[in-house]
Amino acid sequence: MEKLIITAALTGAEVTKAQQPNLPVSPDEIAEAAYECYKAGASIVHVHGRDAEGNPTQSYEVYKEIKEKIEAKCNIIVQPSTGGATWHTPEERLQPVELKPEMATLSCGTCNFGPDVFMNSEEYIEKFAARMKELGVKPEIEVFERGMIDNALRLVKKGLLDAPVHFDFVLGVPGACPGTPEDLMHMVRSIPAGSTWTVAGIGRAETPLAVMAIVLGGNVRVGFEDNVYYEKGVLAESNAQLVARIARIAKEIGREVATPDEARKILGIK
Ligand code: KMH
Ligand code: ZN
Repeated sequence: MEKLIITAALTGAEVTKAQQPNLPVSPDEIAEAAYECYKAGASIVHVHGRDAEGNPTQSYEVYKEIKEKIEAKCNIIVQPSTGGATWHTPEERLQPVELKPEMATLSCGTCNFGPDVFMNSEEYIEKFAARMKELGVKPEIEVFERGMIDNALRLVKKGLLDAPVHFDFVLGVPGACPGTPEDLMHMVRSIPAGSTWTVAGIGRAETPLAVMAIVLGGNVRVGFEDNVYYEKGVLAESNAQLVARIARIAKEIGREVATPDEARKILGIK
């Protein structure tokens, strides 16, 4: 089995400091949180930008500052969001890709997202994929519902996405696919052999699905974007605390944790 890739999803677009006082929001806070997660065993950071008021932004300049500040501290893989917030336009969402990060997310379909709709039309999925391909950015395919796997595989057929594809199953978003073990198994059985995958369980699904992924040979995403608690009713102290728990469980189960360079090799990032 390959070593375990742990992704830390530090901030997201929806969580506020009122919900999680230790949410990293400024570029300095995000860079420091990324470094702490790197030391705890993360090899990828999934980042979202926030403006000076703490509101989600897809600003090129904000992502540039975040990327540079993280890269000054460590060699963790920086993976900007192209999902942004549900109200961002596709043009806004695509901006961080122009920084030519090693990876970026690519959501492959539309779903409900709490009270909102997370819109990803075929036209824009293809535009995002084409731009990532042009700039040599490795997409992580965000899968919120089963059909999004097929949408991604259609991109491969059209030459807009290279196989093997790396999938992230985001399970437990209110309004989209639930985060049960059966749902994860269905996703895992639905991807082509040779693909890589990670799971981001939302809320209370985070740790159980992470444990499944460690055992099954998948990879794990944790962090405040997905879950702000350490246990029921107890807020986590930091993103790094959530990463450290996964690294500890993996060690106990006998699965080694990948360094950023090992993750690059596993994911085919040059
Ligand atoms: N905030 C969600 C609407 C991504 O980062 O690529 C979309 C999202 C996905 O978080
Ligand atoms: Zn995200």
